[in-house]
Amino acid sequence: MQRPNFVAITSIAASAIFLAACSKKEEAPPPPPVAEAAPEAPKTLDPALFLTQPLVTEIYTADPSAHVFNGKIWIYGSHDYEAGIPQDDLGSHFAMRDYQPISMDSINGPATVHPVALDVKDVPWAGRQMWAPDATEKNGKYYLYFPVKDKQDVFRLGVAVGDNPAGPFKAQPEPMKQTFSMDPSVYKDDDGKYYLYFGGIWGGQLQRWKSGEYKADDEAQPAADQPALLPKIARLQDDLLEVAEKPKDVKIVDEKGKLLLSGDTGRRFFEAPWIHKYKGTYYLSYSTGDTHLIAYATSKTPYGPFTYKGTILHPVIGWTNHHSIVEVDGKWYLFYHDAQVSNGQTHLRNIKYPIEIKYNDDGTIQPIDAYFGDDIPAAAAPAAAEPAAAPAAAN
Ligand code: FUB
Repeated sequence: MQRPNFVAITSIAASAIFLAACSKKEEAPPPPPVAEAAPEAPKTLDPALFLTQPLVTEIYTADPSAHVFNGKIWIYGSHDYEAGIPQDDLGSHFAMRDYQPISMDSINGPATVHPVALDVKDVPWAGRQMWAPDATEKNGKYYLYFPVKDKQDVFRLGVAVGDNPAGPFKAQPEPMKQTFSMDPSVYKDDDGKYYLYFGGIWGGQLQRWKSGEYKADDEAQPAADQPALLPKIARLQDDLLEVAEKPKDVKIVDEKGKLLLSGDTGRRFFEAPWIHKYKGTYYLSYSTGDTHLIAYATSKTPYGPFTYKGTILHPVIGWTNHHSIVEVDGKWYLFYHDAQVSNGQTHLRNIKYPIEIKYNDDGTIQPIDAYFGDDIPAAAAPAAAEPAAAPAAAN
């Protein structure tokens, strides 16, 4: 939008100079008008460069958390929109206000966008920025878990309950006790226990809780040669409305059992923790944020430690990379987003048609390239297993 204004102003100024010069006949003729650069045409990304296409285009959508409820696929995600807020490292431009679930009858079939199921104005304690949610089901009730900043601008996790996967959901009057930061995801284990995972650094505020208490001004990440901040886990109460225990760190270690370091930005946790279980092994997948990867680590328990294994998804168009993994009819699928529809505007994203995940015989996952163009954010190569020399992430 700035470019046409600039051209118009340049044009008016050039005309004024020209007219003023014409009125003084004794002076030398004016120089020929400076050739104006044509306004840049909006860049349109070639759909052929993308492995899969947007799931829906009538609204902007992001951060897909996919589940199968009663044989239907339900996707709970962020509802992006243009709030006109400038970009910053804390994600102020992600100013979302509500959630609209999406459903599909089959993995490649059409997707339906449902009406608003929860609005920020209906959450009594909420301030701004409804970010990546998740949902689960128990005994015919549906529970939507969501991060939103409270009226003091501190990210908290809320839960809202409904009778239908499409909502509407009614929010509990207070945030969930002992929860903080963002990107909640809920995993229902085979034994009927439900676990809440959450956390995200930078705009997700996890660094402000390093000491165990909230410190609004503490934006520092651990030094590069110190362990990185970690996602949290807590088992949920039977009513799924509160955690049943104090949230604990979910440890992510390298092949030698050492915690991943803060400077190891190609592998360390940044945001978007997600759990799935494949052949008895728990897979923790997450975004590496500023290196734009979806990485994963495995464990024999939901609490970890999880051992880093590799990359699932390489960078996509747009700064953020956020996903979920779900089994549908015996196959495993990666749901993800990018910014194809907005031609790369990072805060105006679209959930994509899912990609089937392929496991190797040893349980490792084959990495996926979902975009074949050159103009994607660069991802740092994973650091060596020894302490990384990379600088700490900037804030
Ligand atoms: O959508 C807002 C934030 O962007 C999410 O909470 C993060 O995971 C990132 O995708």
